[in-house]
Amino acid sequence: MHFDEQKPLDIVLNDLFEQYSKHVADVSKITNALLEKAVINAQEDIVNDHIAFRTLGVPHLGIQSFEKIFLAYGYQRRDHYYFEAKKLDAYWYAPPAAHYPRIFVSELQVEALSEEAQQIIHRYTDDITSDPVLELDLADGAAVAAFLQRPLWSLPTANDYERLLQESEYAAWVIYNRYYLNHYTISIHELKDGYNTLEEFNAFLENIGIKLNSSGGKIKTSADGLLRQSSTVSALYDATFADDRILQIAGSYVEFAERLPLPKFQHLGKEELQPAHRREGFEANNADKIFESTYTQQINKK
Ligand code: OOG
Ligand code: NI
Repeated sequence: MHFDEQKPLDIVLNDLFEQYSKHVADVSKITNALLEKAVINAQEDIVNDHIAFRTLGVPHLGIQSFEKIFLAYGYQRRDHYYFEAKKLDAYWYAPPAAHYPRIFVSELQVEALSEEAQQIIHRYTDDITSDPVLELDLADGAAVAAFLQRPLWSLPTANDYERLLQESEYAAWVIYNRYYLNHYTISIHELKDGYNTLEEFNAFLENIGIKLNSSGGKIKTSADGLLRQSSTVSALYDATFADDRILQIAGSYVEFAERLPLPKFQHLGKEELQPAHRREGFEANNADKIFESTYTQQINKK
């Protein structure tokens, strides 16, 4: 790249987090409780394990378009994940420096949906006849930040949203929420004793009235036992649709990740353990359940 990637990346990540924390009340609720209990001294003390985005697999959009932003900023594409029942693909991206979050980007396999659902999606996206990321000046962090908040297609009707929701909760989420930050993720193992296991942290969250995603159990654990994740359930928001109907729909959520040391580093003391000694990447079976943090069934459960 011909520019210093770090500066636009900082602008983009800061703006994404600012918009996200304005909309997702659980973000400040959790931060404030951690401050009150002196677990942290400032929001900046929280290590952000990763952020996530959702995309639609249609011409000119999807992962191949979206990833160009973060590849330009020095991110590297890593493992692929496939979610058969949800009809999703995903990749994770390793950051250009350790203090930046990983990124998880998923994409809906639109052509695997029913004819009717495909037609609904294409009604909105067919106006996009070239890759919008190619028209962006990626060196201009403010322009990229604005792009990530800007609608690429027209506001859906409530009927279209409801029809998509019946078939794919993910499709309905993206058609309304677009590239909004889907979640940020608190690194639990970086917190102080009493809060740095997922059991302890989930108990702290439930004590302050946070509702957790229980799909597959509140703690999702990778096959090797080393990546443990939990997440909140999205709140419902009043959303105004193109036909002026207002529906309560899912927005974004917060995730929590505990990465344990790899076997060959498990003898290291707490002071010696570095992030690089811990389990990397993601886990398809965990992710499959975490997607449901925006699903009606999780949101409506008591
Ligand atoms: C992403 C769900 C998967 C993870 O960490 O495995 C995920 C989404 O809800 O879009 O975040
Ligand atoms: Ni995640």
